[in-house]
Amino acid sequence: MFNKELLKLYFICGTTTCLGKDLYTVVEDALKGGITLFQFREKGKGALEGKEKLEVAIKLKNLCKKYNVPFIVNDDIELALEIDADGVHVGQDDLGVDEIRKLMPNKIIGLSIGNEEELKQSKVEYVDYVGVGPVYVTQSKDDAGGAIGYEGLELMRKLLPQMPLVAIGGIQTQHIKDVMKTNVDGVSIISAISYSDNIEKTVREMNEQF
Ligand code: TZP
Ligand code: MG
Repeated sequence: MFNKELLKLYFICGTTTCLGKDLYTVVEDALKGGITLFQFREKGKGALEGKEKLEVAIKLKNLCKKYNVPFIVNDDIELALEIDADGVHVGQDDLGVDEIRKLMPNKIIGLSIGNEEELKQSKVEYVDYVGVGPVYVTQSKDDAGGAIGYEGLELMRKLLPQMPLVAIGGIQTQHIKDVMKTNVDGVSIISAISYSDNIEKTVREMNEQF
């Protein structure tokens, strides 16, 4: 059974979304601050591939293990299997979650769903949680689509009453209280954590909002 409390403060990062800072330091500071889940999302211009990506993934997985925080891989099912990650997160255009479930029966599978249309196309019975957004406009994903706002979150909660849901997209510390009022189970964040000058403190302050 997936523990939905893991979704509370879900940090997502890769080498292309930490302003050129050292990714391990960024992730370790976030772990020290109290993130509850981590996703390695290595995407976009200059993203690592192959052996380099694999090496970073292994190091980050070990780092997360030290803090007892599960390690999720974005999109790359092969990598997740190779390093025995705790799970994967995929979007609408990736390998189907029914296929992924066959490959990893006991791992965490997360799926992004932006709206009702995407929900209709999704086999949610195979996933452990759903990422919903973008709540606000985001600079961190080119094809994120338009902001769905609190109404979008409320609608997804209504359509998926039992599903663990995590909100994503443009979320800053000061938004957390209002986002949580929509009855999602947590927030997932890239830039408001990775761009911070004091990541540990920022994550602590985020944790105080719940
Ligand atoms: N999916 C929807 S919005 C988004 C992803 C991966 C980016 C979230 O990043 P940020 O910086 O927290 O807006
Ligand atoms: Mg994807």
